[in-house]
Amino acid sequence: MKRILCVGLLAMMAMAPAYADDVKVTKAWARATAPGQDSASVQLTITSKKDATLIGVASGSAQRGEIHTMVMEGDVMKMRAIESLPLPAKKTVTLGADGNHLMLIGLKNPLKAGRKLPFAITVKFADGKTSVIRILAAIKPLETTGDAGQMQMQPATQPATQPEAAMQHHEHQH
Ligand SMILES: [Cu+2]
Repeated sequence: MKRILCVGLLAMMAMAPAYADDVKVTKAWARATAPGQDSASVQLTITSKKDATLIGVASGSAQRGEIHTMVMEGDVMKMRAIESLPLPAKKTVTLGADGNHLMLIGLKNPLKAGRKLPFAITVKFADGKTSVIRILAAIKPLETTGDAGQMQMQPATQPATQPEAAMQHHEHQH
């Protein structure tokens, strides 16, 4: 019985990336860089089947990668590198939306919309084993909001006119 199980596992491992079964990464994307911008924030969701910790990020397209969190210093929101980020079992952890994000620093080339950005994350499991998961992030167009766009946390997928129209309707309800 045990032997059959092992053979089955081996067959599965031969077909799929080694750890794809334990850690699922989805919705990976980065924004195209503005002129002169040499670092980029990468957004993604990670779901680990087992309790794990995100311990690193790296890309051949950048000099180094860091895990960042946002902290308030006085009145100013700043980002700071952290050593690791917990990935509780079966919980989808979103990076990029709530302050935590991955940062690639020292980009070797500008990020161009429509291309892919290859990078890898390193995850450590509770049993001490680590695994490297390779990901291709979609590169979305840079928005023209005036600032560098680098730390824009919300993808602007909704037409800006819609909330205004809704508000006008409310104003007429008396
Ligand atoms: Cu950052």
